[in-house]
This record gives sequence, C-alpha cells and structure tokens, in this order.
Amino acid sequence: MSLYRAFALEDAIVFAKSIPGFFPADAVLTCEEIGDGNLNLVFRVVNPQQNKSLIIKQALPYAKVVGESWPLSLDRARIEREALEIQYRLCPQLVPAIYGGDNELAITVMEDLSGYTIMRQGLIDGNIYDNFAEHIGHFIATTLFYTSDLGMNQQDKKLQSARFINPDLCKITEDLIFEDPYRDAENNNFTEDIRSEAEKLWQDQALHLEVALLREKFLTHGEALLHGDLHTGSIFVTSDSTKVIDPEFAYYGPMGFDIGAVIANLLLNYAAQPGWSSNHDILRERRAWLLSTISSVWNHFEQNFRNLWNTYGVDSMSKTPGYQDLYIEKILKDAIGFAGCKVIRRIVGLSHVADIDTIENELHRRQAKVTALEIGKRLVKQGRTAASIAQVIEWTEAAAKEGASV
Ligand code: SR1
Ligand code: MG
Repeated sequence: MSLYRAFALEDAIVFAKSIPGFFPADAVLTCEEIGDGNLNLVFRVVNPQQNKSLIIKQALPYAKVVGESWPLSLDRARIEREALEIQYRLCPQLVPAIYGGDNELAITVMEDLSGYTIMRQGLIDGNIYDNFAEHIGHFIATTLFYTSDLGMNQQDKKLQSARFINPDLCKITEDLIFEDPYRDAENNNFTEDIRSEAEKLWQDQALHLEVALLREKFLTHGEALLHGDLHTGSIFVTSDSTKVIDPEFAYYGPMGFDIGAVIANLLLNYAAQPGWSSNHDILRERRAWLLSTISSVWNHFEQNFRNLWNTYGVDSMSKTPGYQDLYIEKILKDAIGFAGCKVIRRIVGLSHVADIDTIENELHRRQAKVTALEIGKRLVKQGRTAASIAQVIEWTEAAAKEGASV
C-alpha cells in the first residue's frame, strides 16, 4: 500500500526535521504553503532561531489547476529530483541544492531561494537582468550537451533516457501547446474579445502544418535531457545570480524546445510592454532590452555549445566538417518554431502568463494578446527559413507593428 498522502503544514515540519544535519532536533519550526503553480504543493519551513530555511515540494496526484478530474503520475517528483541532480552536477551555480526527497511521498527537499525574485515578476516590475542571458545560455548549452549523444556515452544515454520517460507531463505539453490552440478545444481559455483571433488559428492550415512538424519533433526527437518547462516562472533571479527550478517536465526531447521556452517568455513580456510602460521612451528601452536579451541568450548558448562540442565531444563522426554548423542551424530553427507555439498557447490555451493577464487596462490587455499572437504565428511559420537569431528580432518587430493595427 502506498504511503502517499498530501502533506499538511505539520507533516512538512516533521519531514524537514528528518533531513540529516539541517535543523537541530529541538528546533521550533514554522511552515507555510507558498505554491502558486499549476501542479504542486510547496512548503517553506523556517527555523527563526537559526534564520535558516528549506523548501519541500510535493507533487499532487492530479493537476492542481484543474482538479482531481485530471490525474497525474506522482513519478514526476522523482523525475524532477533526478533532473535537478543532473543539472546541479553540471551547473552547480545555476540550480538550487537538493537536500533530500522521498519517491513514495513524491517529495523533493531543496534550497530556499527566498532572496531571489521569480523572473516573470521581476520583468513585470520593470527590472533588468543583465547577467541572465549569459547564465541561461550556459545552463542550456551545458545541460543539453552533456546529456546528448554528443557529450555522453551513447549507450549510457539510452539508459538515462529510460529514467526520464514522462508520459503524463509530455501529454500536457502535447495537448496544451501542440494541439488545443489549433482547434475549438474544451481546455482552451481565452477572452471573448479575441475570439475572432482564436478562430483564425483554428482555420490556418499553413500554421497547422508547421505546428504538426514541431509536434513531431517533440514526440520523436530524443536529442537531450530537456528541462521541459523553461519559462520565466521556472527561473529565479537576482541582479547577479540565476537559478533554474521545476524540471518536472524533463524528458528526452528536441534541444530547441528549452531555448524556445526562454525566447517565448521574453517575447510574451515584450508583447505586454505597452500595458506596463506608458512612457514611450521607457517602452522603447524595455523592448530593446528584451530583444537584445533574446539575441544574447542565443549567442551565449551557441558559443558555449560549440566550445563544449569542440573540446569535450565524444562522437568522432560529429567532428565531420560542416556537421556542427548544420546541427546548430537545426536547433535555431526548432527554437524559433517552438517559441512561436509557446507564445500562442499562453494566449488561447489553458494556462496563461501574468505578464499579459494582469495588465489592468482592458484595451492594452487585448492589444498585448493580439500582438503576442501575431508574433507567435510569424515565428511558427517562418522558423524553418531562419538563418540567424537576428531574424527573430526583425520578425518580432514587424509582427508587433501588425498586431498594433488589428
Ligand atoms: C496543467 S499544467 C499547465 C502548464 O503549467 C506548467 O508550468 C506547464 O507550462 C504546463 O503546460
Ligand atoms: Mg512548473
């Protein structure tokens, strides 16, 4: 019989005390549930005497955002912890430390990042994170390279990929990102003021063809161990530090998916900017920073990835002249297409982003959604033709102009 039960505050305190050497046995701990995501419980347990704390994350056996009618495997907690352990080993400065866990209780215990801000909120508040692109480019390049056939023994990679079979969470992505927005799906969630824009998505066969090709990559291309949900709500930041959390969607998939997630969420904030920056100079400055950050994320990724490949590549055939360039070009095209899909899903699909939904002014809010959809469609449709990251900037600016006139 399973020992699983959803934790109450007291259970989290008892569990925290069982972590060897963390809190003294007689500590009087406090606990609050701080989870604001779609799927899990998150407890912060504090010892005020020591000014010391930790986080306990527990998976629920269903999607919290929908309810018990949407069951989800608890094995995702093990997958998340094992992915975090791999990412921590590869990029210790960019991932919270793991203190423990329990597969049956679907629990991971980790470093409390209370001094950090969730990047999505930081961007909404108008902050700028000049070290972010370098950090995330390094994180994505390193975690993807060393878990791929380029950077690890290929038989070990097959065994490792078996540990990250994640059907329930992949199904969420397959449905919410690669299917529902393109039909009148029950789980879609959009305001009536953009119904005609949603309906255009359902009719657009050229768009569907590109989405089908991207969906096929997501379903079948096990290139590397992905984070799987690398949006700005999965990233904690300060001005000089970045920490990536929440890899419960981790699985072996196409490399461009993680880069696309970062690009998409910077673009969603870009689309939202007129709702946050009423001053034209500030608007221009914010948007310029977001676009240059997108270029910089890609450039740091590419530079790191090529360096790793040239220095630590384990596959002799991968040294064939020309192969690396074609491989990078494929990742870029995929990243752009995936970014487009990820923008579109946050406007018409089940789960939205605060960057857009919390804009107070109704007209600005609608405008942000229309702009995001224009950007998303353009990236999906043009992705396969891309030759450089500079085109993402061009296409975004052109789509934003078009969106502003709808
Ligand atoms: C039902 S879960 C909805 C979304 O939340 C997660 O963060 C993923 O992005 C997922 O698609
Ligand atoms: Mg998450």
